[in-house]
Amino acid sequence: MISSVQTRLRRLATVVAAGAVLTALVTIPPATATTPLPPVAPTPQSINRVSSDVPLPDQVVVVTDEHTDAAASDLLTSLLRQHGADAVTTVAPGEEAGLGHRLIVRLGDPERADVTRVLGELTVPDQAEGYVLRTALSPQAAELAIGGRDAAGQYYGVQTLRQLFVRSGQRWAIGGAGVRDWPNMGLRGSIEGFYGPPWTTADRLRQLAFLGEVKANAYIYSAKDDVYLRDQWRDPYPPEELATLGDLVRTAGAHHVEFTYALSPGVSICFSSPADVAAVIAKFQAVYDLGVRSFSLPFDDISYTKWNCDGDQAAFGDPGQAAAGRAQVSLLNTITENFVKTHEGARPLQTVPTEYSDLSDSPYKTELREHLDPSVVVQWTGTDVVPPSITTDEAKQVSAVYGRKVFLWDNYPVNDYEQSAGRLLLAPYDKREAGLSEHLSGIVANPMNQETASEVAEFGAADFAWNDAGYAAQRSWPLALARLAGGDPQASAALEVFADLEHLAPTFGSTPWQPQAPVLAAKAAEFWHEWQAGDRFRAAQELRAYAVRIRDAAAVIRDGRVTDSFVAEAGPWLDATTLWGSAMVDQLDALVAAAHGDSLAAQRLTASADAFTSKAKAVRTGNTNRWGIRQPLIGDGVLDTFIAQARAATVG
Ligand code: LOG
Repeated sequence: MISSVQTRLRRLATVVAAGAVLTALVTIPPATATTPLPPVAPTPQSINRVSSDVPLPDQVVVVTDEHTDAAASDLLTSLLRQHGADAVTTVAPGEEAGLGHRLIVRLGDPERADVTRVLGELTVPDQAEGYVLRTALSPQAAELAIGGRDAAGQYYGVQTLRQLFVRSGQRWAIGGAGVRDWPNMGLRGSIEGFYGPPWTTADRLRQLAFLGEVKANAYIYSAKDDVYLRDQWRDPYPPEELATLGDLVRTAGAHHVEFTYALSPGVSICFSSPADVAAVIAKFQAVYDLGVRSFSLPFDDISYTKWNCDGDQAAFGDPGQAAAGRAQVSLLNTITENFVKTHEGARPLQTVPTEYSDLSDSPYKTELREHLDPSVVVQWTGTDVVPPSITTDEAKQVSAVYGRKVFLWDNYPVNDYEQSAGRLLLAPYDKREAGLSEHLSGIVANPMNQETASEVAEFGAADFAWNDAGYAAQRSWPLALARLAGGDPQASAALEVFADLEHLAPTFGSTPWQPQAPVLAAKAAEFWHEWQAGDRFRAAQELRAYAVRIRDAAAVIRDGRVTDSFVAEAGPWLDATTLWGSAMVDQLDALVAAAHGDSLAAQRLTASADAFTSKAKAVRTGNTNRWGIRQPLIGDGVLDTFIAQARAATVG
């Protein structure tokens, strides 16, 4: 009792002037007026508490008009229902009077009078996709307004609302928030651009919904092993494949995601052949008819210093960097003129140059800089294909080389190369410098063959692309994991333990750009320090508790509310984690037994640890990646090293 009064007093002291505390106690504001708002990701440009939390009653009236985005209002209605509003009535402005409701939600154009009134001093941002959201509580009415600069802005306002629901006794309430928000980068999302088994349709549908949730607006369909995109790029789609593509395009639209269709003809195209140019156009036309409005012609990972036909020699000269640049520019400019500019609603054409991962000028880049239509969007991967970091200086330099802001193809968390064999890449999105939004037109992350596991890094990439200045990897990452855990706190904690063991982010070289298992490594180092110089048994007890968390992580994840598709994708890694964790627990117990002089127990426990280690090493991944069936790597270099060191210390 006393302590709760003290807590209240402390809270009050932050909002009322000293001397006024006693008077204020009489008219104590609801505690919710001072409690922090729930975290919102991507980090909003501005978010403040403007009222107490707004209780969510059974009956809610939603006010919309013909300018209200359908996806936004559908999402709003389903969110209200999910949080206990049994009766949601949607009416036009002016029709809400006298309906006997206890909450009115106004969604639409911020210039609509009823929306403007509730938004009060919060003006709508000028930036495309921006929005404002505000709660207002008075004795007469509880209101919430969401105004969007455009349709996407309205949808993003509702995606913010999705994160503002808080528990209020047995019911739900909406955090009393005022939000003004907009994205710093115009293009945010993912590129399915990896080698190995392409995502399934179910994976892609899940991904598109996920992108909408994190306010990302770009999905580039560029699977390296989809034959119709690359090896057999000229071939038309069979009808059933086309129908599936149509479903994806519609789903993308319903989540405000632009579906970019990326055709890679570079492996066999004859640039000077009118028939090949017509084949590109025919392929684009087929998907334009499905609703695709964004197109790309990537030229990555092709040999650009040989021609595929004699005609190109005649048209562009001897093969070489400059000639390759001329040939590609000719195709890109022709498609811009004869397809993009003649097709209603088509977005600027995109490309991935063959030189996509460095900063230096070259005869090839000079051709692109000087002759490529300025509307064409050029992608770049940062330095070294899988970059150790990306700085504003680098982005500035590469923009100068290509004569335009570049669009980052970020090769994280992709795991299709040898250095990533046996790994899930679950470390946070990190080491991209704040300020990049001034030099990049956007970011798409190239994911893993494992769609749901990729959402951890993609969540961070979308957060960074939205608000690079406000991004903090260590804030974003737990939110990404908690989202996969369906908000289940035990499962979120278990996912953090598991993700620490899948933290290593390799490069194409031998030095990873993110270390393996930093949390476990720090705990193990601390343990050895204490074991040698401090309280051995307390040190062992502490580390054992963490080893138990490793051993039990898979069970907690499988029993908790973690997304099924993640559990399925991570299966072999989860199995191996249980075995490695068991080995660690037993080896620690063996070490302690030996320190107590119980050599029999020490031997028995060491044998058990050895058995778990062998079993852990025998686990195999499915054939899910370009690198085939491998041992799933779990905290490698840290966990196995600790067990080996503890074993050596046990057996002497
Ligand atoms: C490929 C990409 C692949 C990635 C990582 C680009 C532009 N192209 O080296 O498809 O997933 O590396 O292996 C690439 O990055 N080329």
